[in-house]
Amino acid sequence: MLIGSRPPPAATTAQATSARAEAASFDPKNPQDVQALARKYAPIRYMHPDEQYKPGDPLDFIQSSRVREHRSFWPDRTPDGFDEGEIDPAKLKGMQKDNLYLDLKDTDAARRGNVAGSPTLYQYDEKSNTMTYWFFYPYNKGPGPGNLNHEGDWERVTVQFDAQQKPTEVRYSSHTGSVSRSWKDAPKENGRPVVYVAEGSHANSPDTKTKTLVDVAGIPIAQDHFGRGQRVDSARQEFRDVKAEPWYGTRVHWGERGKLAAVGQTFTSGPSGPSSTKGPLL
Ligand SMILES: [Ca+2]
Ligand SMILES: [Ca+2]
Repeated sequence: MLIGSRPPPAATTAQATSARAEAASFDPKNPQDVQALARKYAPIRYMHPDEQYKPGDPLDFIQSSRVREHRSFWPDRTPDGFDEGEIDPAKLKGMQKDNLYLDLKDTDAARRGNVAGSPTLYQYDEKSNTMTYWFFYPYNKGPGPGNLNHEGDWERVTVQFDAQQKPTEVRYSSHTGSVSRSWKDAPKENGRPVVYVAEGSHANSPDTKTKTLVDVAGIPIAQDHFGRGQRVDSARQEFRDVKAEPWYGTRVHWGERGKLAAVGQTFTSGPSGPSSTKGPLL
């Protein structure tokens, strides 16, 4: 008998049937289906062994911050109701101008984060059929000169699915861009992506190789360092849909205005957070 004329092995047929059934049963409008998919591929992060600035909860960051409105010619000011300890996170939604900054208090305790209390914030995007995992850190230290540090740090990992809801690719945020691996080549543990997190900058990487990633005016000035330190399993953290966060969509900067912002170096200010203009890595 010719090989080509053989019927497919039973296991393959069963797998194909089960994949079709899974795809057919996934309802992107059903929050339980979305969360189940998010859990299935929740990344495992390895922090650098010397990491000082760990993941945190954005809600804790808000409570330890005051909003500062940057104004030309006039001194900065704090709008009523937005001083430290009194911010209603839902009210941040109304902040849609780009001159507003969440100014974290300048203490080590506020900057260090809290792994146990840090949530996994996931976002399913129906249009691109991707799942994005948002990781927040209260402080970004380097790499490079101290002036490049900034309060608030949003990093993310995006998993791309095919029409059967099977993963095909993983994308990892790093500084201004991202790197990607096919699902086949992406490092995994128990079928979930493994991510290495750079010391201080929290850039994400599929491997531990040291890379030059930070440049100013085309000149490389610093390298990221990756290592296999603390293991943070996103599936074991509190799981929350980022779009359901009370502040989702705010345009406030997560972190004070950078000292170099006045000379155009806006990356020294707190970054913008998850919103309709900052979504999956595509
Ligand atoms: Ca501050
Ligand atoms: Ca960063």
